[in-house]
Amino acid sequence: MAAPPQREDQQTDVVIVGAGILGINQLYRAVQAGYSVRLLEQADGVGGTWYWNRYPGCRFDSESYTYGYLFSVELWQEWDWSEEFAPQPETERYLNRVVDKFDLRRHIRLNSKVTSAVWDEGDATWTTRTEDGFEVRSRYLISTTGVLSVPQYPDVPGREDFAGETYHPVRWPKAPVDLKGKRVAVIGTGSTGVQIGPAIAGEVESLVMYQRSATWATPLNNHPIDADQQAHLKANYEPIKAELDASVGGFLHKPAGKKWVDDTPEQRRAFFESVWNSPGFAKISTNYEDLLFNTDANADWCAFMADKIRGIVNDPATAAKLIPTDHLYVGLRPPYVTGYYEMYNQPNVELVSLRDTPIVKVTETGIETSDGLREFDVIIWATGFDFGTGAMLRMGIVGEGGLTLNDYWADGPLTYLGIMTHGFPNFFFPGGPHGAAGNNPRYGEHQVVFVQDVIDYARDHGQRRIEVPKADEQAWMDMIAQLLPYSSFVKRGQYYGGNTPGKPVAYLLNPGGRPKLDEFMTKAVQSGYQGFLS
Ligand code: NA7
Repeated sequence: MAAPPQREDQQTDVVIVGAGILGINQLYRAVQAGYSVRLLEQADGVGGTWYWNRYPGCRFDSESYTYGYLFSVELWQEWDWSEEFAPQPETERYLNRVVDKFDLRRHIRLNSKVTSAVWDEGDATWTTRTEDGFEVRSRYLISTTGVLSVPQYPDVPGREDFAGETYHPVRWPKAPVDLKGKRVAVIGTGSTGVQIGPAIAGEVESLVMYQRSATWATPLNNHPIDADQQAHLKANYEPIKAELDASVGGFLHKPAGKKWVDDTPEQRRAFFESVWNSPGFAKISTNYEDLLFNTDANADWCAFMADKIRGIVNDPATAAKLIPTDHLYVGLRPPYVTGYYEMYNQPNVELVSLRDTPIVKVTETGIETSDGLREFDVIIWATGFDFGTGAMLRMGIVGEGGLTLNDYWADGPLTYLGIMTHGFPNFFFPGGPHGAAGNNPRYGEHQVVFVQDVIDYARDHGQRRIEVPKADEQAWMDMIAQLLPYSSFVKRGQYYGGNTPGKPVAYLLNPGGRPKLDEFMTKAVQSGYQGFLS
């Protein structure tokens, strides 16, 4: 007989789902504001993305100190990031340190995968249940389950038949994986696959990268943070925080302040060279201001990158395969790499273009493409995520009148600020679909603060129910539709759900970015959340 549900914390004010970077931030704020909180996390540790993604080569491509928390100057002063772009183990340590420093662990229940969350209109509460039978009622339900948390495996015939080791980077084992001397296949050359390749190419016997689409990968340009930079960071907490809080992308990169149309061809080459040598996402944020709005400018940058690829990769046929021909820069999420193109000059590394020779099937011993079978000891499926809505639509969320979130979002998510959805009172999802695009923790933090503020406001005004009016949700959706033509992303990528078979094609980011997010938030706050509270 199934064990009866364990009822705990009947009066819990807030349930948060997910102990990733935003869940920990939300927990910190809710505890500080004096609420009783229960955070449910499906893993056996905290960290979210930085718990699950322990694959070789996993690291930030946002600068470490811009990604961490800014809510505590003491934390800022005591934590030394070792590199401009920190590796995963360091970030996991950092998040554990934060949880301990602010005494948050006692509010967290690990190994708690949420299977249902149901709204009860009568007493205005949510009842949340987990896979192991735990049940908790709360006034508020906050999902911080992330946009990149549900791994995606492709529907390739015979995938289960392979008798060797298989891994998905997002479920990489905690125990060390020994790839030394093994024949390894990596499927997928998105941001993840191109981090894994160079990290393992030196130790494996052979590495075959299976590429369906080439991407515009550029150098990460990482470096250790030396004592001088460390001192500079410590001395400048206030101005750095102010700049990050105000910047459009959540980065410290300085805009170029010029357009491609205004430069000569020689000036463009010199400028692109400096952009190529800049760190991470500066390739976008310090590039020409018309880069993403002027096809000629973007094509010129792509031609520059193509020359770079041909200059690094010795074999012209391999170089040609690595150069995208179906999208311009930021048509897909651009990866940032260390030693990626260079690795193809190693004799044990090979690139297979699945556009030329598609996969026929996976067999017990390897991968068969249209030009034959290659045998492997290990296959790594770096095939991405069910982006944006993947986790939330697997949580069994039921709102007003028995409406399921899956039904309400059947044609794509309908949100307000990427935080709330009509018909699901007292439910929030900072860091969910329709958030801004950029350095996630920065605009996500604005969303976390908005959620905490509206809950505080309801408490202070004796209201117990918060629901976004349909008209406000529609206004946000209209903004997305109006600005969508300015988005550079192509429909087949994750940001439209186009990478996930069977998913409706609907834009999952906020094309108005942080400026629109902040504008709508300010309006709601200044109106006293008019129409939201009852
Ligand atoms: P991505 O960027 O979605 O990349 C997934 C890769 O897997 C991409 O190259 C895909 O090719 C490839 N893929 C997906 N399905 C298949 C099949 N069926 N056959 C062959 N290849 C396939 O995910 P990542 O994990 O690399 O990066 C995601 C995030 O990491 C990123 O947004 C950052 O925030 C960090 P395709 O392009 O679809 O042709």
